Parts: sequence; C-alpha cells; structure tokens
Amino acid sequence: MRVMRACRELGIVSVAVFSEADRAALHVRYADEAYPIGPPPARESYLRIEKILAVAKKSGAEAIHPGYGFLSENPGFAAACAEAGIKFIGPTAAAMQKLGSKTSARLAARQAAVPVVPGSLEALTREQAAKVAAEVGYPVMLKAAAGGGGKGMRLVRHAKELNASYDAACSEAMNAFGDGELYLEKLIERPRHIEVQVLADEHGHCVYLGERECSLQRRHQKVLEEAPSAMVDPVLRSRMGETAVRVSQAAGYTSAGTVEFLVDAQRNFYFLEMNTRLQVEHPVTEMVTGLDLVELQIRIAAGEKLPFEQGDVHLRGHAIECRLYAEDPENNFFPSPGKIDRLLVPAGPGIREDSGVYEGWTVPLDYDPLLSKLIAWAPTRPLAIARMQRALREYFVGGIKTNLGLFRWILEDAAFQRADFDTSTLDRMLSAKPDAEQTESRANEEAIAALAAVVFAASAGSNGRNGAKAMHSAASSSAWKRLARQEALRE
Ligand code: MV4
Repeated sequence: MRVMRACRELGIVSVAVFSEADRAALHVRYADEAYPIGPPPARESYLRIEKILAVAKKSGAEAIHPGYGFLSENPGFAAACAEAGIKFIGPTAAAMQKLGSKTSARLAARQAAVPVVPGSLEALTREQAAKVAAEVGYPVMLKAAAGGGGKGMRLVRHAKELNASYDAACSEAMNAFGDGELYLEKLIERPRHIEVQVLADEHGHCVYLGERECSLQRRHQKVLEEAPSAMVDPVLRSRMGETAVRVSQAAGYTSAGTVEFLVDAQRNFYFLEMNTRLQVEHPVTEMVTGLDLVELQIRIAAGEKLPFEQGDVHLRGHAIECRLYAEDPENNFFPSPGKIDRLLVPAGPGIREDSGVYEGWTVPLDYDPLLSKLIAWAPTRPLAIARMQRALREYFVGGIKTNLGLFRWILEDAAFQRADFDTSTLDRMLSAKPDAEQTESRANEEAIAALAAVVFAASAGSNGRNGAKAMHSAASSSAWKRLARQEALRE
C-alpha cells in the first residue's frame, strides 16, 4: 500500500503479487494489476524469487520495490533483479551483502572509524570467546553472526557461564539461521536503541534524516517508535548522523537505509547493525522531515540525484508510531487472526494511519500479524502523546483481538511520558503488569456494554426521553461509550 501510494503520485503503474491467502488483500485491490504467485506459505510464494521475476517479466515491470520483510534484505534477490534487467529499488547486492551480515558490518564500521561495541569483529570459537571476554571484561553479550532480533543472543555475566552459554547460543543460531557462528561484545547496560535514517543516491550523495527512538520493544519486536529521540540533542544528532553517513558511504550504500546504534546512559553511541531496507517505522521520519522516503527511493532508482543537501534537512515537531497487531494481549500476545467485522479508524489533525486491512477482510495466520501503523505528529512530544491518546480512543477494531489496549497503557505511563525508558523497559513493565488480562477484558466489556447501551437507546428512540437519557448515560462514562454512540449515529 505504502509503495503503491508513492507510485500513484508519480504516475507509475503498480503491479502487485499475492499468495492465495492474500487474494482479497487490500494491496491487491489497490494495485493497477495483480498477479497470483502461489499458495499461502511465504516459502512457496513471497520468497520465491523466480515467481516474482516471472511476474515482473510478464507485466513488463521496470522496477521492483521489495517492501520490508520477505526478500527485502536478500542479496540474492537484488542480484537476480539486476541480472534480469529489472531495477531493484534499494541498495546493490554487494552493498547489501557487506552491511547485511553483522560481522562484516562491524568490520566496515570499524574501518570507517565508527564506534563499535568493544569485542570481537569476527566469529569466534569457544576458546577465542573466553579470551576476548577476559580482555573486554564481563558481562558480555554473545551474538549470532547471521542473527538478528535477539535470536542466538546470550548475556554472560561470569566466566564460569561462558561455555554453556556459547553452546546454547550456537545451537539456537544454527536452528534459527542455519549458521551457528557467534561473535562477542561488551554488554551495554540498559541501552537505548536509536537508529539513523540515511538516504543515498547513485551519484555519491548521502544524507541523514534524523533519528528514531526504538527502545520500546517487546521480545525484540518494535512496538512503538518516535522521531526525534528525546535523549538526542543537536550535537549528538549530527555526530550520530555523520557516523551513519560515513559507514553507508564506505560500503557504497544507495537508497534508503537505517544505521542502528546502542546508546548508553552517558550518551556514548555504538554501531549495532545496518538495515539495508526501508523500515516499518519510516513514517515518523517522514512526519518530522516532510519527506516521502518511498518517492525518493523511486527517484534514486531512476538515477536522479538527491533533490536536497544535508543543510536542507530540518526536523520539525515530534512523531510517534504505534504498530497495531492482531494479537491477543490476554493470551501472551499470540496472533489473533479472523474477520475484521468492524473498523473505525482515527483521523483529524496530525494523524496518519498506514493500514493494510479493511472492514470485512479476514486476517490470515500465514504472515506477520501487523494490521496497520498509527502515527501522530504534533509540535512537541507532550502534544504528540496527547494526540496519539486521542487517536487511540477513536480506533475500534471489531471481530479480532488487537494490542490497542497496550498503547493506551504505555502512553499514560509516567516514565514513558518523561521519556525515561531503555530497551528492557517494556518487557519489564509487562512482566510486572498484574492486570494485563483484566485491562484488556475490562476495555472489551466496556465496549460491548456501550454498544448495547446505544443499541438500546436507539431502539428506545421512539419515546425520546428514555432514548436521550440512555444516550446520555452511554456517552458519559467512557471513551468506548462515546465511540459506540458515534457508531450508532452513523448507522
Ligand atoms: C546488545 C545489548 C547490550 N549490549 N548488545 C538485541 C537484538 C539486537 N538488535 C541487539 N540487541 C542488543 N544488543 C550489547 N553489547 C542489548 C540488546 C538488546 C536490545 C537492543 C535493541 C533493542 C532492544 C533490545 C532488547 C534487549 C536487548
């Protein structure tokens, strides 16, 4: 949807591919042309390079945007596009290869005089790990070279734990990535995850577009992101930005990319890894820069030069993104697929909703259960929080469970409002949250009660007094009831 919107504004015909599970999906309905590429399992459809290239040839597509996930960071796909004479909207396979692997990216960073966390640059045997750990000092973090998202990662606080942790991380990495190679870093205690958006054309120009605060993660899954980060001042911003540009240019990177850093409490920043794709959370950067990153990716892919320089990039205001997932908070946030039988989406000043679903669509279980991203922009962080809270109260998804309640809870948290958090905060908050189930079910009960109250009021509408009284009571006590009344008025 996001890519096709940019195409349409540029007058570019869009061609969608879909698996059988997505035959009725929103992106299929929106595209100018749509082609089936196989059964629901991604390995038989969205990950099948030859099927996607076959559609590109059949449709006469000149370029492919890989989106996020699936093949978006697969150098083989980028190379296959190039061989087929189809422009891959993203970096070259070589740049992707160099920066996509954790160890080669750390090496590239070190060579570009970019601060990396003290530790090893190459993969290590168990004995080498013990040696490097002794040199950098415990606690240390063992990480999978082919890894990401925390898989194959082990925190080792004491030397006596190293061997067992090494073996566990190695087998986990082997199972998850088919590659058990591990490297080691000094532990950064309670870091922030702050990432810098870079954009480079094919003529050697590379700029940074500010940073995104991505520390609020649940089990290494980003939940809420912001731009700018409340802990980054203009000096730190330019130092991190110039660093991100340096490592990107050293690798000959082009198109949109994200350089991830860990930032410790003393504001020291360390290169973590680079994401060689456009990220899910890119809209918060778009909201504070006023740029359309997908349009710029397409222009870069068409050989255009960046239409601005670093000095033209100005950040204005504050943006927050909530990732709306079809997850059941009462059931350990497991995916909660099913039919969306009611969908009321927020709107109004400073609100953007990038949705991939519609009322009546059945969310399949085959893919990541992300439904939409809700973004709120306002001149300051407190105003953006208030606006997001207002928008979340307007959001209603009926028929499936979602994590909407989680955001209402996070945004009213005092520590969050002070921007006092790090990468472990949300996991800690959730494990300490006794009434997780109650909160969500209480919210649902309120909604059902409100809808019932309004239906009753509407049916009692014939004798206005009762109807009005019931409507008034429906509207008085909670946002859910206000929402339900609005709904009834719509019918
Ligand atoms: C770390 C770290 C502390 N010290 N490395 C998690 C997955 C991958 N993105 C890197 N991660 C971390 N690496 C060192 N040397 C803490 C984390 C970490 C983390 C980082 C970013 C966002 C969320 C996180 C959650 C837990 C741990």
